[in-house]
Amino acid sequence: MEISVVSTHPYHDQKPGTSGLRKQVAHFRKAHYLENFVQCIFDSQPGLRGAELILGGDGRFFNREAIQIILRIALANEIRKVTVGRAGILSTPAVSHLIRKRGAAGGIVLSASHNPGGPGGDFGIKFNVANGGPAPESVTNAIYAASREIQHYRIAQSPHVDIDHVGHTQLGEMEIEIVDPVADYADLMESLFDFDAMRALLQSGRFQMRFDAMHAVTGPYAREILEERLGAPQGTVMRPEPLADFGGRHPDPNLTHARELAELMFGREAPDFGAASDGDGDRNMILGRGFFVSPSDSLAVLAANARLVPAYRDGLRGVARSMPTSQAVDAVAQSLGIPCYETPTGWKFFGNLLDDGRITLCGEESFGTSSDHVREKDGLWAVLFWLNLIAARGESVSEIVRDHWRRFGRHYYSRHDYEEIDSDRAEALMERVRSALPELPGQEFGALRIRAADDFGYTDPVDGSISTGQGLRFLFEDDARLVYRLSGTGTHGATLRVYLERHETRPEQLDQDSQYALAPLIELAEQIADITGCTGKDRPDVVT
Ligand code: VG1
Ligand code: CO
Repeated sequence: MEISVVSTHPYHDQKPGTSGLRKQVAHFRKAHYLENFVQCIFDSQPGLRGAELILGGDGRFFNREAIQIILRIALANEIRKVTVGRAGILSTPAVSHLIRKRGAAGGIVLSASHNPGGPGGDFGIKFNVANGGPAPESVTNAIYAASREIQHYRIAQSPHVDIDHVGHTQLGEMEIEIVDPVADYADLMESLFDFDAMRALLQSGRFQMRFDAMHAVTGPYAREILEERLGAPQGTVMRPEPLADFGGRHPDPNLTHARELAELMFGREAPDFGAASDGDGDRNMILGRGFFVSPSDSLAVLAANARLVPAYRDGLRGVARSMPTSQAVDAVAQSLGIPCYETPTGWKFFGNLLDDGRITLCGEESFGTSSDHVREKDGLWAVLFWLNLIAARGESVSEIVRDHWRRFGRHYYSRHDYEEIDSDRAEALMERVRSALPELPGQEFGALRIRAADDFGYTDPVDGSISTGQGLRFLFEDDARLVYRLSGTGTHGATLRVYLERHETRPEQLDQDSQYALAPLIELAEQIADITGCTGKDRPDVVT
């Protein structure tokens, strides 16, 4: 097979963000853009030569084209074998599982997660390492450094590969295996949960659920697991076909973007349980009848009830949450007498804690939860965990959560996002807040007294690596918190995220609206940062 060495020039914007390299499709289609980045992965990861690579994506526009290009570059870089999901489909957690199960040296996931798809939408590429998890910062920094120097990439002049039929083929020296994207993952789920109890619940005639796949990657997974293996009625999975443009919507599982599901769950004759996942299948939203479970609460409830699930029957070694995630899980860890770690935003920071056996469960406020069964967050896993809990406890979602609040108090929580703001203005706002960090501790604002403030930094307890500048946080007496951070996943300008949290233990105050319960903090967030003045927006674009 003829190998071409193509001259190229570096692009200077290939720094991976919170979760891989994410840009608009048109940007990815610039000459040599994708090729450069893939070559830099191979150049900075010599361990991939002669090894196996897992490859798949969420089915968005440009997925198939990108797979063909990556196969040709992989061949030219002497990769021994590439395992590809049929039709180019593999969810993020399924890639993580396949890497681990097959002992592959790494994997490439083509996805921009919950960002919109289609010719005018976004595309993304994430590299996962041999433990199945997202590349740690040492690796993404090496890829970025290579991308600033690259002069050539290698690509084979090989024919188009049929990726639509399961089986083995050979491309020059390289083996290609096309696999069913669902089977191994579904088997893994079956090994973790009590499928008999869940099947009995779903077939009892007294329990109804809906899962919204949002025309993204989880459709085939949810159909196989919920409708085939667990016997839920056909139609339980809404919007099941993966579409290249996700039906023109954002595949983002929240009350705004999963509108039909939200209307159903808050309407008359609502089902008992509702759930949704995102573009690449790593996020989850959990709903009960007329009830929204905040992701931070969900993590805490799963931790508190883990022993009801076969895989976690012996208890948890420890838990972890990202810094902006609410402290609800900390309270559970304390009562269980297990450690609770606080990491920067992004799944890559959980990898060492999981590999080192320090934690079993972890999660983020951004609708991400998972355990040591893979090294990614896992949307369907969280949904099945909830289903297993409901079957084991014989209670509704809202009963389970309200009972949790009575035991641990409620951590009222919300995130306010200000999207597509001018990057310079966003930086100026962060600078303004940063300069307030030393001044504000000790000051009182109404009933709120600031105890401490800092720019969050993290030292990984396993390998000692240090990550700084991970969010500006104000800690109040009584465990309230206010955090400002700029997103690392957007593709248009900057997105400011403001995270708000307050702990409430008075039994008669546990059923308030979150925005109402957090109103004094919301006001203070504006006062400290002058969000309206800096961004020109008098309210957030998205509230979760
Ligand atoms: C966001 C979330 C973060 C999550 C990341 C990737 O990052 O806040 O918690 O890990 O998305 O999720 P940021 O930097 O925009 O705040 V996914 O489902 O896009 O892989
Ligand atoms: Co995602």
